[in-house]
Amino acid sequence: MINIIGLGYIGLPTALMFAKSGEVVVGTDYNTDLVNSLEKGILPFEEEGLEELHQKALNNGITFSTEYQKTHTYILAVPTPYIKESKKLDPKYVISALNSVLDVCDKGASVIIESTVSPGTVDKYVRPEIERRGYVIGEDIHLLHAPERIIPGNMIYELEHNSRTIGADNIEIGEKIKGLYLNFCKADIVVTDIRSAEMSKVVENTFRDINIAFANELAKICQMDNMDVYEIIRIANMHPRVNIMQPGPGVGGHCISVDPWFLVGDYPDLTNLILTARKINDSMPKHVLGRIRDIMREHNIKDISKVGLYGLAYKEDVDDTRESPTLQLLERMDEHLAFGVKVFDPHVKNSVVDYQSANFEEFLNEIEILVIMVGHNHIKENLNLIKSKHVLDTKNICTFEGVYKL
Ligand code: SAJ
Repeated sequence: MINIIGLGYIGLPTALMFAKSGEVVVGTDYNTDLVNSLEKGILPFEEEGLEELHQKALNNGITFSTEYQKTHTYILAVPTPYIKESKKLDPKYVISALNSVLDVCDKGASVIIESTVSPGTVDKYVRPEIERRGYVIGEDIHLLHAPERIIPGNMIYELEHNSRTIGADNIEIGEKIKGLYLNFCKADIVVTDIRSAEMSKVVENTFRDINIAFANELAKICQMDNMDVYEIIRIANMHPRVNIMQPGPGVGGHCISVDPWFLVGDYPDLTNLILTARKINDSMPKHVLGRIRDIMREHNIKDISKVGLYGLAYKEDVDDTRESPTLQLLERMDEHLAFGVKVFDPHVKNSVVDYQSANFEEFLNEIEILVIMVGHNHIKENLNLIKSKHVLDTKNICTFEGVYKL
């Protein structure tokens, strides 16, 4: 039996995949409401194909509980936030889950940490905690780190098709756990040491952050001198060794905008490029605000409530608002006491911010300037409804005349 701890964006789909592939799975979370909903077939977030997978897993006997189970295999997918001031990882959830596992586990159990951790976390926090409890690592407990690579919006497909990494102290145990993941993962699984697994995960997200920052810096340069950044990127990308990403209103989500800070926090003197990229991406909401101000001036619009932000999610076609550029932008506006901007997101049903409209047409009726912050399919299908507005399109999805770009 596999006991998966933490039924969030990563733990839940992973638990369901294991159950679908025939493993006996218990998903554990301290949130009683979540556990009860999952037992009833209700999901906590939207994700393509997740409902169907949930049903299959339930049919295969997956159960959900607030209790940790006595077993031989644990997967920890609990949050690993960073401390805002120091930019260092806060391992409190990992350590508390680990302790609850240690309270009940079989001798010789494998504890697999899936949560993204900053390089060195297992050595710095996890090993000492296990030893403090009097367990011998490698005998009583086997430690592994198996970071995920799935992207919200395409999680189910990627769980099956992305290659993955398993870091283990003991190669034989690593190979055994690899066998377990091969139940649903059809791609290569590399077995390595724990430090390399920790580092490669953070490096992957940092790579993407730096590359997005380059696109965002280009957007600012091009805007300054009236050049079309999208045309320039399109042409440059025709070079066989150039692959520039797309600029946008900022970088959100709980991965790319967070993981690079782990490196900056731990190696402050060695992370000039990484820190600069972070700053560029974090500066994008301010850049968008400047563009909104320009458009308001040009059209002599003085009332901020005539401005509507489309999209609260951190990217297209998901309902996840963690670290979203729109929330970052609203925070900045708050600091400047600029309240009243309208917000709408077709995927974010619960009220996350003030002035959030529940109805798209009502939202449009109230505004003169529409800022596209997220390129949901919904807006792509409704472009005809927004033509009468002054549109600031930060995602380059509008093709009609007179649209303002980043
Ligand atoms: N973004 C841009 N320009 C681009 C691409 C993305 O501005 O060209 C923005 C998005 O709008 C969003 C942010 O970046 O705000 C991040 O989105 P994303 O789609 O690039 O990535 P995430 O955060 O959803 O998922 C990432 C993925 N990592 C990599 O691609 C290296 C995913 O594979 C990881 O599993 C995930 O982080 C994670 O959990 O670590």
